[in-house]
Amino acid sequence: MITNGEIASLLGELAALTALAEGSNQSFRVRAYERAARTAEAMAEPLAAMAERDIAAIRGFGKGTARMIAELVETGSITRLERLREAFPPEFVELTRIPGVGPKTALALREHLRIEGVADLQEALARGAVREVPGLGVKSEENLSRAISRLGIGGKERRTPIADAVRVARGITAALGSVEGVTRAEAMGSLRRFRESVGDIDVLVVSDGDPGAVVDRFVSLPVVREVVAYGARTSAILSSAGIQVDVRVVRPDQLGAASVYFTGSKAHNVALRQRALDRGWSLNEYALTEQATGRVIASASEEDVYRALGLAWIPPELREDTGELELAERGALPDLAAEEDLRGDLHVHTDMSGDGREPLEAMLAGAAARRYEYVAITDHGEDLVINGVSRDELAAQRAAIDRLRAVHAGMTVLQGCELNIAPDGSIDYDAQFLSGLDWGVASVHSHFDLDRRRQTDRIATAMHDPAVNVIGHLTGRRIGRRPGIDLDVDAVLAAAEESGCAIEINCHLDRLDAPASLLRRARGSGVVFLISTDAHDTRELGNMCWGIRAARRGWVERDRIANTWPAERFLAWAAAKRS
Ligand code: DGT
Ligand code: CA
Ligand code: CA
Ligand code: ZN
Repeated sequence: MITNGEIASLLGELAALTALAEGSNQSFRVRAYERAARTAEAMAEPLAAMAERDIAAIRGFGKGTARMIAELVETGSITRLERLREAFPPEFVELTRIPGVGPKTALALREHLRIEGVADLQEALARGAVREVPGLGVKSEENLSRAISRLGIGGKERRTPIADAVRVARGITAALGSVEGVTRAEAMGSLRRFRESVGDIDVLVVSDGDPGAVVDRFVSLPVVREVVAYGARTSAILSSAGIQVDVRVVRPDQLGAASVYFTGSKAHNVALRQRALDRGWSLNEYALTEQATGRVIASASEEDVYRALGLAWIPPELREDTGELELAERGALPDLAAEEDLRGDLHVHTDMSGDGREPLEAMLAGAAARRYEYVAITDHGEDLVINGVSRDELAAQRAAIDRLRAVHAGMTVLQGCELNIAPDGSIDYDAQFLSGLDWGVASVHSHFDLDRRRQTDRIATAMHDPAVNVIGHLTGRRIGRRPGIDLDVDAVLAAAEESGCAIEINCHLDRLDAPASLLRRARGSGVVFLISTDAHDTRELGNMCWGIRAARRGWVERDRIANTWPAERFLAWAAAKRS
């Protein structure tokens, strides 16, 4: 049975390809497909078990999308999607990942220069042909060349942003998890280590039944575009999104050794294997074995394998051979946070923000359902074009929050604002007005191209403003799509420590901002972090799971994450910055 996750990912693909067909991301149809994809992903009840009529009656689907879901469930594919896939192969779709290349530009490049992918575009750029395309010029050529090299999507080393990889992996693991005999299906490799981009997706399936059934199901999934390799226990496909997926099926007693091996990284594995050799053992994807006798020492669980090698179990996000083995040997790994440790969300939008999708009542109910002790509502400040809110609107929201505090007596509700950091580091409203708020997130939403010194000064100035508790999505990057602003990281960390301003770990998978490399650099400093969802609807309140993993990847200990603190400590800290 096709899962909701698979349906969502195909609807998402349909939206992206329709945008290309129509030359716009904003058409009615594209929005309808995107909305349907979000709805499918959020639904608990399996769509595959529902009648078309009942699907059409759900808010978020329409007659057209319900018809397509029914077709997908019945036949395993959507005719419209198949036609679009023929018109727009993955190499062509990839063009739209380049900043400045929307559907319209991609179509113009194809029409005028027969460009079918990034490689063609690079070649056209090299001979100065792109300036001839209507709407583009010499300046566009420079921008495109720079963007392609910054994204590293030209040539062999092209990588897929984690947001896309997670979507594809989720659909596949859900589908394979439902095959008879399968007890587990999980992404390994760089995805499990939570790198921000992946070369390919590695899926490990544990089955005590017929491995062939898993492989057969895998190669016939709707998301498969091409079968790259086909074997009894391993196979590889190219997904419709252009990502390669490797699947390996193992027996339950091999799970530990297999998941250590396929999680990697290669460097971590090499170091582990050396430890095994030092003890006269060998380590491979099947087991840790005594070389002389062939006796299996450990294989069933990761804990067993690490323990046998004299190590504490190492969280996957740390497995890069950058010091984690020595610490695991001494029992001194960083004390990392888990999702259950989080007691509040401090960056939450309502539909008062132009891009928010659910009302205040719903967002607070969502926070309360997660048993938070505190939450901050942070709609966009007035300086943000289109999406910002006025002083009057904030005053009205304050009254509404006061009323709702009685409904959620166990949760402290802060009224905050997501302020915009201007090029000179100043923020929205005025000091008097801002002192009436309980909380402030300040973020960069414009002027991404200033030089490093100006950007660094800009952030440091905002950090010192008493109305600013935390800097939101510090670099403003969109992974794989837009590079972050240029910052002197050490100077920014120093300013954070000096001002007492926290740095956000934004949970959106396409942001994960501040980046893990910066988090790691802050190790040993007094910088305080916050893991925040920046949710625009209640479903996104669940994105904490990603922020937690980003924090782990950055080696951030629990106690340096302010929203793990009990309410009393947290609220005192928040108020102190504002006085
Ligand atoms: P990626 O896909 O480039 O983002 O990075 P990974 O780490 O997912 O690498 P991948 O897909 O080539 O291989 C998945 C895991 O399998 C890798 O993390 C470790 C293990 N592995 C692959 N090849 C080797 C190898 O030659 N030696 C060892 N020790 N492990 C390997
Ligand atoms: Ca991989
Ligand atoms: Ca692989
Ligand atoms: Zn926000």
